[in-house]
Amino acid sequence: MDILKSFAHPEELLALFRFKLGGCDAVIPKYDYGTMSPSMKVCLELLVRTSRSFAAVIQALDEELRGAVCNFYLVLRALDTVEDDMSIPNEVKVPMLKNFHHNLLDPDWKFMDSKDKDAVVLQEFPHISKEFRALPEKYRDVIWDVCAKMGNGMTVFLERKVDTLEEWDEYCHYVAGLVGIGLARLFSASGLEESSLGMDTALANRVGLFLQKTNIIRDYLEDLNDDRIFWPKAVWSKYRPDIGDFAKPEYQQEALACLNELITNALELIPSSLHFMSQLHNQSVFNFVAIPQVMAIATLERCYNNPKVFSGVVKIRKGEAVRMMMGSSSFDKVKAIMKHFVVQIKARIPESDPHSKQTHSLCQKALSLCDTSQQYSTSSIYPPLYVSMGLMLSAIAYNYWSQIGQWYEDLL
Ligand code: IN0
Repeated sequence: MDILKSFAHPEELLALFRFKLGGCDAVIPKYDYGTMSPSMKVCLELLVRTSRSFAAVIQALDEELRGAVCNFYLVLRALDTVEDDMSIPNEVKVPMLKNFHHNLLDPDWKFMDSKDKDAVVLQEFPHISKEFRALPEKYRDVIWDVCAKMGNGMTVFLERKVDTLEEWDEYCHYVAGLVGIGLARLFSASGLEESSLGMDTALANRVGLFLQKTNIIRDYLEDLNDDRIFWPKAVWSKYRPDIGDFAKPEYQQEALACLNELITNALELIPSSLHFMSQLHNQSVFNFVAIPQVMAIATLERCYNNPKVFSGVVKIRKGEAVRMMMGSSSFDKVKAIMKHFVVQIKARIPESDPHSKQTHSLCQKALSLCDTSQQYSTSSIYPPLYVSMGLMLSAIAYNYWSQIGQWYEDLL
């Protein structure tokens, strides 16, 4: 069980207990299910089914924005499910993606033939489209526009592999940059954030790129096993003629050099991520944006120079994730967390790495932007030993094991 791993990290246990005892109220609002429309209930269920922990962060958004972002998320999830479904032939998939936004206006449209794990969002699409049509026009315009652009963009890379770094940026723009642009426009439209935020599309694009590049880097093995390649060929082909070679232990050095080069490329986006967050005024919007950004930097740190990327799944422990989620509540705290991970990367740059100088200078640049008196080091927030022992003993003595495990699974 994952919780056992957190016993080696008492600060994570403390975070889990605190989250369970009080943190939940701050994150998950209380709903009046009685007054909720049946389609809204279905949408909330779909949200929880497809995103678990992220659903809680969406639901914590302030009132009107919550419905708009929930709908945006589900529409994007539906589009993504079509893109991902390998059982749909490309001659069917291309027109489906290009016309997907029109389904939002068709009360009956649904798709029952998907074999994807998230097929339920396509099967239940009439509930999602109904909620879309009930949204104020200012939100509908954004969701419609992003959906049309993303659907079209996705078709570009159905038959073509990502080659150059420019194409890597282009692919990430379609699947994640447009999400950033759409979200920034939704935040502005709600009046919770300034209108200038929604207008700086280049900045919002880069916030999305940071998340997507991190996902692509982390998911090397999973994507390779699914016969999909999102690492840019112009980079990997410098190290090996076949990207599959990175999974072979004899090419570990080449694999790590390539991995580190891609992580270095992603680190270039940290200043944009910080700049975007520095402009947020609303607390719920701040948490919503900051949590995935903090998870991404933690993931990059875990992946940097790590051979496990090529042999299994590199994951952030659940306790670690909860601790970061709870700690991402102000710009100063987020800077402290970012600093913590950038310091770790900087300390691990191998001298022999072909991009060591560039990585070093990007870390340095990020650190200069993360200058804060806030602390986020493991040791400084360790509870006294008796508190950790107490937590452990009470967990055992009161036979809470199964319950804690269940909380844990429910949370994440
Ligand atoms: C997201 C993004 C997201 C959130 C906040 C601000 C953003 C700004 C720009 C772009 C995207 C932004 O966050 C989610 C996070 C998520 O789903 N996490 C998973 C864990 C994981 O590893 O997948 C979870 O279950 O908690 C995200 O990854 N994407 C996303 C999708 C829709 C929306 Cl509305 C917001 C997906 C992606 C491809 C990175 C854009």
